Amino acid sequence: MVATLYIDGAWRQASDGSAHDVHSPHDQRIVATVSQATQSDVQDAITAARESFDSGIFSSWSFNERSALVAKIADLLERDADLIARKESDDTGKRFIEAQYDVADVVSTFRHFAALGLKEHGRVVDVGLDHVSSRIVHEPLGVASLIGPWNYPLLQIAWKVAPALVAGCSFIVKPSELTPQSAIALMKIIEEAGTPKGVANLILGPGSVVGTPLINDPRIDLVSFTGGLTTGQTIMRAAATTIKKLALELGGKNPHIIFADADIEAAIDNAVTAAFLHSGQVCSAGTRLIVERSIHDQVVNEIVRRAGLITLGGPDDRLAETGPLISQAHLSNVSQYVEKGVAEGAQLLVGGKRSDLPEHAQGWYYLPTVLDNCTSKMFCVQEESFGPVMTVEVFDTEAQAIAIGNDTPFGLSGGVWSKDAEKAARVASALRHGTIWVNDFGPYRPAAEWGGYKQSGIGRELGEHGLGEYLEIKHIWTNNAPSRSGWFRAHE
Ligand code: TXE
Repeated sequence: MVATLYIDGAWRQASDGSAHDVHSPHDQRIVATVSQATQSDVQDAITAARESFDSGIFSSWSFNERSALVAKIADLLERDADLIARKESDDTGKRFIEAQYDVADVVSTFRHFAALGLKEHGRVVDVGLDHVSSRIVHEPLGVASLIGPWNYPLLQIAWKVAPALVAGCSFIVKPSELTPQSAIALMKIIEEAGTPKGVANLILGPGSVVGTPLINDPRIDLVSFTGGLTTGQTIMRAAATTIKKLALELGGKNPHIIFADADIEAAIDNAVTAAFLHSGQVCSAGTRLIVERSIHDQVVNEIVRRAGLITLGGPDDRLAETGPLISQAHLSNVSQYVEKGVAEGAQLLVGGKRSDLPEHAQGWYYLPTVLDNCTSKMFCVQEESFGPVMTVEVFDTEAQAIAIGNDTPFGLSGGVWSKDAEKAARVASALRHGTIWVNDFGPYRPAAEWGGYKQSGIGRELGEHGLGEYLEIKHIWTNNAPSRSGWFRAHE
């Protein structure tokens, strides 16, 4: 019996007993078998979340009490870090050590929101009347559907669960069907930490089946989603019927601009990491290299050389530098994307195919790929591949670099390399993306907001705004010396 759904404070199997296998992207072996929720399970989870919220069993706790719970969850996550990292690397195929970094980031996320909960909330507004007290209070928003992707499964869920708990929301978590194990582990910890029954619920299964009611049901107040643009559009359309609050993180096609006056060695090294870390399955991957014409050959030749050196391998391969793609379907999308790029006129300099090493035969390994001679209008420059594919464009002037960097429907992140601090600052300010790195690419901190301009999403995670997404703001006006308003006549 597989009982991995967590609904109303109890672990259950699916109401019809359905379960599905999770396969390793490294070698296709079955790494877990988990319950697959039915529509009635989803309804039960929504009912439990709604009733727990409305009962005040948790939503009435103070910020301090909720922060203490979230801090305890951080401690328990730290205790089980390696166990969880193992599950994460089994599901995603990423190296165990990378999964360990991810779990450490998850712990930091919970600690950040626990600390934020202890800060002062709300404020007093001076309305200029001695007999009136006017207060802005922050209240839990209600019931949230928290839907996560497969690339950083636990981390992306943590960015939602931790603030939802601090805010006092009840919620239903739905991780990607490809990577459910770490969410199950998190839910066990949430239970162990003493979260009241019904507040946290876990539903497993494909988004198109179990995700839809999590968006449509009028009892849900907020949907926080990280995933693909098309799914984000579907969610936004569905949410319109009941005017749900939305928080969306939908990926990016992120410009990485290198000026001729940059620290070239550092820029090249970071460009390789930015594009090929986790085989490009990173929403903020620096997949659009935009390089000043005079250094194009020097930079691109060296990136190509280093891309060719990258060692691919599974979770426990100590020599591996990055791992497989998540699934056969994704591998096929990435291959087609590269083929389309070449058909459009891009020049394939390295990669462009599946790894043919015998030890990769059972896995979804795709070689780090560089496409040169690209222009902004090409499909491969405009669309996200979410694979290890770097496109290269050139520029001659600062204005051109900015224009190319902004010529995308996405706006998640970008990087700029130059030793001229004023120029770098001008470019950073002109780029319409949610995070800009100057002479760096990739680092983030839970204390800093994360999210996208344009079609990269709506709202922000992390930072202070990441908590604000889960709070309603209420103004309470109290008249301490009531009197007639005098607007309308009281008598004939
Ligand atoms: O994501 P989906 P996919 C991008 C990346 C990738 C593309 C597609 O470009 O190639 O998206 O990936 C759930 N109602 N990113 O198809 O489907 C689904 O079960 C409710 C960027 O794997 O968006 C999973 O839990 N939920 C990204 C989650 O949505 C639904 C990370 C994400 O899956 C649903 C991953 C529905 N109708 C992919 N349909 C990032 N921003 O970091 C699916 N889901």
